[in-house]
Amino acid sequence: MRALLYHVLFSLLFLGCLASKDRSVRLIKLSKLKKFVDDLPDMPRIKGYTVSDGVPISTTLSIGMYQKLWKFHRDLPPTPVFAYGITKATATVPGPTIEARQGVPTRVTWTNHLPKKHILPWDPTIPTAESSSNGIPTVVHLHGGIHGPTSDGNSHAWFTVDFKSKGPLWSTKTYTYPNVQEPGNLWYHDHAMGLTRVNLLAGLIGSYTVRNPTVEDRLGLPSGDEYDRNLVVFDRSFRTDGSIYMNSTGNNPSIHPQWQPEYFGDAIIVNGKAWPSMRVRRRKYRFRIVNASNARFFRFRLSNGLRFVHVGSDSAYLGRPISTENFLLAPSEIADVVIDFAESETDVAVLRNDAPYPYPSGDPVNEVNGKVMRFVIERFSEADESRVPAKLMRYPKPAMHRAVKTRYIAMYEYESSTGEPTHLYLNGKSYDDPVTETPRAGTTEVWEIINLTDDNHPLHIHLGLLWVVEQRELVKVDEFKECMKKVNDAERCHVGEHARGRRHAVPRYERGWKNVFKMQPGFLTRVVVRFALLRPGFGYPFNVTGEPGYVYHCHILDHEDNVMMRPLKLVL
Ligand SMILES: *[C@@H]1O[C@H](CO)[C@@H](O)[C@H](O)[C@H]1NC(C)=O
Ligand SMILES: *[C@@H]1O[C@H](CO)[C@@H](O)[C@H](O)[C@H]1NC(C)=O
Ligand SMILES: *[C@@H]1O[C@H](CO)[C@@H](O)[C@H](O)[C@H]1NC(C)=O
Ligand SMILES: CC(=O)N[C@H]1CO[C@H](CO)[C@@H](O)[C@@H]1O
Ligand SMILES: [Cu+2]
Repeated sequence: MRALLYHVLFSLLFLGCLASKDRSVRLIKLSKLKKFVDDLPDMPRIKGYTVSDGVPISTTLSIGMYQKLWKFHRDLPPTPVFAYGITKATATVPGPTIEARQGVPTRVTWTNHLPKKHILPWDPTIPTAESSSNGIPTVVHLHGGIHGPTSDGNSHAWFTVDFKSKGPLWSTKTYTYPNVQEPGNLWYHDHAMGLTRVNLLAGLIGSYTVRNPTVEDRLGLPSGDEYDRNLVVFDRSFRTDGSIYMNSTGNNPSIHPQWQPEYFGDAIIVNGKAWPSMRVRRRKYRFRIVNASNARFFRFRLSNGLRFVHVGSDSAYLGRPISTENFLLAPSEIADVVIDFAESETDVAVLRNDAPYPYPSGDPVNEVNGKVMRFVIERFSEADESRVPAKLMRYPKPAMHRAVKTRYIAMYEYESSTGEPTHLYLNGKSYDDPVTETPRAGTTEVWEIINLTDDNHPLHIHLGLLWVVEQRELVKVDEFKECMKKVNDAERCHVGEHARGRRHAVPRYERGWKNVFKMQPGFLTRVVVRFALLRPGFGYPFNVTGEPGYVYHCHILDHEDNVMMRPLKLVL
């Protein structure tokens, strides 16, 4: 996909009026907004368990979705947002961080208190949850969670205010998260059919951490509310009245009046503030960083050369820490890093981003979206008992030889006669086409993902855990693409003869169990997918073959909505 004109417009010193049918488009001149003036917020933390006689036991939370005003920056007027919270008054963007205990179920009743009208333009011509004016459809997915199908937030299990309207696959008000996955980093976000991109843009996102003190405390990593922090990063653009700006004209307006292939904003928001600042002590901190952008990739680097020590990835701890100077985070990927500010030679470090957008072939970053946040470091060092041990956690390695099946997943983009993207599919199929991926519970499979588009697509698999084993460039790609377009069958198109190009090493900090991975354009990416818990001998404590099943999809939200998503049903 070519970089679109509006990326450029966002970054111009642009206060003039653009003609628009609905509201006048007066964008905030982001380059004029002062950076690093707001303190980095820490989102409210909610325990997903209660403690009885010193033992954590299961609890039920009630978390609502509310429309309210949110200040993204000292000098921006308040912005209408959709926010998660226990009450409207305490609702935040991102929502509260839920702290769960491994093995202790957290139940959540998600409630919708949103008004009838969306604050952002959505497009009824893509497959969309339509509530016939009974409010805004929403449904929550806990990303990275291992839980039963009825609690997975299927896109067709949406509901509106007071459950007035419900989607065809809705079945329950209260979701159960058994928290049986390994300690690590999850996030929750909206997943309603065709509305995921706008509901997230409006603010429906939050962090979720699974902890197990018995196995984690001995690691000695920075811990406690002050030194173990969640950072939720996303990009937005704003009008001069403070409202979130999203182009309401599609790139193919005669086909899709509103849908655009990728949303980019130029203000980089961390924990709900644009370019915030955080005072840190001269010691180690742990940051669990979620990329909650619709389409923006981030390549992070610290201005003073401090390194990131990766201890975990998006589903589990790494076996050993990996130190890097920079790293790339796709939408919805999570990095779990330790930064040791004691090693800083300066008192200030700016977290920068230099990933082109769209990634990898789009525009370079500019002065505005190249900055993320600032750390102001105390002058004097202090005693720091935390450490990064040489060995973290041991998990089973991917067992390719035990794989019971190989599947090919081809990514296609379709264009209008003018060469503008109209929609994207996996394996040439829409979401509502009959299920084709039906793995057996407890088994391991190999998925070979073939990216036949020009974009990098982060592929996310619900329930399963993936380990990337190889990235191989496709040779004679035009011939292969031609054949795939005709017959849509990798084997008949002799995939083996095309997946022979150069190998791209998987970065060391991503060699672990994950739930999202970046599929490079023109590559075949081979991943081992495990449909079992990591602890051998433990089965899923829920009916994994139940309705409505699971899904897998591209995590560029604009693609997922139109419709780079497929059902995934487990069988026994
Ligand atoms: C909105 O998108 C349309 C279609 O791509 C484009 O022509 C228009 O310039 C965009 N508007 C703005 C303000 O960027
Ligand atoms: C954040 O996630 C989005 C959506 O998954 C992705 O498009 C984007 O590139 C990611 N950005 C960063 C900084 O990782
Ligand atoms: C699991 O769900 C499937 C599909 O709904 C159903 O046929 C099966 O009986 C359920 N199994 C159990 C043990 O409840
Ligand atoms: C950027 C890039 O490598 N794009 C390639 C993606 O894959 C398709 C088909 O395999 C190629 O046509 C593109 O050139
Ligand atoms: Cu995609």
